[in-house]
Amino acid sequence: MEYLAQFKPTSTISVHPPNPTSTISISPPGGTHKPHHGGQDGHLPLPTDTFPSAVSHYIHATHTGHNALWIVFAIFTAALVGVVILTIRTEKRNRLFHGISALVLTIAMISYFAMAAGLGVSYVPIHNHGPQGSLHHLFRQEYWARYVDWLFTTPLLLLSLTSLAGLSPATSLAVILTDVAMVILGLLGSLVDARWKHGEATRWGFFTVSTVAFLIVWGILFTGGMKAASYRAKNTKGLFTLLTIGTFLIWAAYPIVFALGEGANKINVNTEIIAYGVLDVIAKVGFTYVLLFLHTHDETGPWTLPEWWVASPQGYGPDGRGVYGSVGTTRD
Ligand code: RET
Repeated sequence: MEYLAQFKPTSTISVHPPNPTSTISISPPGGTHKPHHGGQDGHLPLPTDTFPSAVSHYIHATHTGHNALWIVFAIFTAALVGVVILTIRTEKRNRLFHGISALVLTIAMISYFAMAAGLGVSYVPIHNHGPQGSLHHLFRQEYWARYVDWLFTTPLLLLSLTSLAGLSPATSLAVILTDVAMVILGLLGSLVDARWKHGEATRWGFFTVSTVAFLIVWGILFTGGMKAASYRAKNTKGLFTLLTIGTFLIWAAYPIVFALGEGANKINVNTEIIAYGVLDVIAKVGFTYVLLFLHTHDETGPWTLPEWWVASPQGYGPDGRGVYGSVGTTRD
């Protein structure tokens, strides 16, 4: 047994030296059962071969990132409370933007709660451009929950903008569907296995098509949106221009964070969390409060909710006209 123990394969995996190896000892040719002359312990020196074996490295958030997620969650919660208060103080038919904003903030709040609690995150293989990259496999934490958030919140933010401009339902739908495509393409790009070159190329391919969708969305808003807004009252037109330019600039920073984070791995996961957190707060909370405070309802527009939508019938029965053709309209 002692004799056999000498031929046990040994495997050494080290993380710190840049050249990890697995050493496997191979039995000498001709078997080892016969004692040979010359060897110290009666057999030939063992031929050994060295096979490189890859080491995995995980790039993930630390306390700083987790704390940032909790802080952003708290900001969205406080912002939502503020919007609820503003909603209560507003006439029902003027609550379209309040309703949309409350929905946006609620979704963001839930999404940040989930991410802070460690949900909605996966490790995705990314390409290692460093020396001996093929021996050091990198896995980067990817918070895909934010794409689920964007899938719902970005169409809602765009709905606010297109309603403010009074853009046609057909064009508004085109803007929203293009935006949905942008988010889904971004999600696929961030999740694709990019360990090898072709995977990395696929990731940038998704990024490029998503950016094209982004440009279409803003192209429509800056042309058709501006034109539609020019027919609105001066205040509304000014607010639309302000929100469209401001929102475009903020949204344009998202692909930059993606390129530096999920794309090229130039910034760490904490920095990515903080960058997206700041952008999300400006794009949602900043947008909401500018819209709710600066929008005046003195003009009737596409944002004015119809009576049947906001008012519960005062009479008896589902439509307020009594039931089974009864004449009375109120229950006594
Ligand atoms: C991705 C990656 C691929 C290229 C582009 C992107 C754009 C993302 C945007 C996100 C906006 C999010 C907002 C969230 C909350 O309020 C998907 C990052 C163009 C514009 C406004």
